Amino acid sequence: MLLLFSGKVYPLLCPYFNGSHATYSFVENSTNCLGESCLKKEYAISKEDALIITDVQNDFCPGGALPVPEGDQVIPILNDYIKIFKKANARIFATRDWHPPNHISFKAQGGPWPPHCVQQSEGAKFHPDLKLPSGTTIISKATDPLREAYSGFDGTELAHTLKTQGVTRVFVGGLATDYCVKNTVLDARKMGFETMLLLDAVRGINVELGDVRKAIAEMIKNGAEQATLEDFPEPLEAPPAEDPDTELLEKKPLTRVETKKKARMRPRGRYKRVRTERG
Ligand code: VGL
Ligand code: ZN
Repeated sequence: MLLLFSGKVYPLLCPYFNGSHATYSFVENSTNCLGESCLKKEYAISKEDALIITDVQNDFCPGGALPVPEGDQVIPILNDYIKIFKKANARIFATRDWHPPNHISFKAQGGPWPPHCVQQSEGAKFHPDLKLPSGTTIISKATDPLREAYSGFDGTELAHTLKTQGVTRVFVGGLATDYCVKNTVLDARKMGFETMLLLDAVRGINVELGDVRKAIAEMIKNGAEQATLEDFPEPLEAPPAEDPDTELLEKKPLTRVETKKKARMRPRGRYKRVRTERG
C-alpha cells in the first residue's frame, strides 16, 4: 500500500531560529522539497503579543467620506487575525480616528482632508463587518481640534496600556498604510516594541502614486517586519475523526512536539486534504 501525503505540514521547533517567539516549520510538499523555500516561518501568538487594528471605520471604506481604495478588503483578513489572537488570549486593540467637527485636518480649517470620522457620526463607527470581540480596547485618537495625530500612540494610553500588560510585540493592520498605519508602526518601533506589519491586512490612500510603497519601505527600514496570514500556524492536517483517512494517519504515533503543537492548534479555515492511494 502506498500512502501519499500531499501538502502536509510537519511543524517543529527549530533550535537555530529560537531568538524570538517565532517558530519555524518544514513544509513538505508533494515533490518532497527539503530546500530553503520549504522553511516556513510561523508566529506563535502569546499574551506578550497584541493585535492593533487601525481605523477600520466606515469613512475609510468604500462609500465613506475619505475612502481608502479597497479599504474594506482588509476586513475578512483582520477577522482571521482576530480569531488567532483571541484563541491565544492575546490582547486586541482597535484605534479609531475620532475628530471633533472643527478638526484642523479638515479642509474648512485649512487641512488636507474632507471632514471624516467626526465623533459620534455614522462614518466614525467601526465597519459593521469587522468582528471586534468583547474585551477589545478602543483607542480614540486625533481628538484635539488643534492637532493632527495619525499614530495610535499619539496622545493616547496605548503605549502605557501595552507596557503594563507585558506586551512586547505588536501586529499592526488596518487603514491607511501611508498615514495611520505607518505612523503607528513607526511609533511602536520608537517605543521599543517588536513590530509586525500585517501586509495582507493593510491598504493605503496613495495621494501620490508610490506613497504606499514608500511607507512600507520606511516601516521596514525602521525595524518593522512583514507578516501575512500564511506566517501563522495552520491546523495540523489531521482530517475530522469521521474521515476514514484519520485512522491511517493516527497509526503513526505523534512525536512529543507534534502532540503539543496539535493541542495548541484549533482548525481555522478548511482542512487540507490528505490524499491516499492504494497500490
Ligand atoms: C487617516 C487621513 C486622515 C488614517 C486619518 O487613518 O490613515 N488618514 N485621517
Ligand atoms: Zn483623520
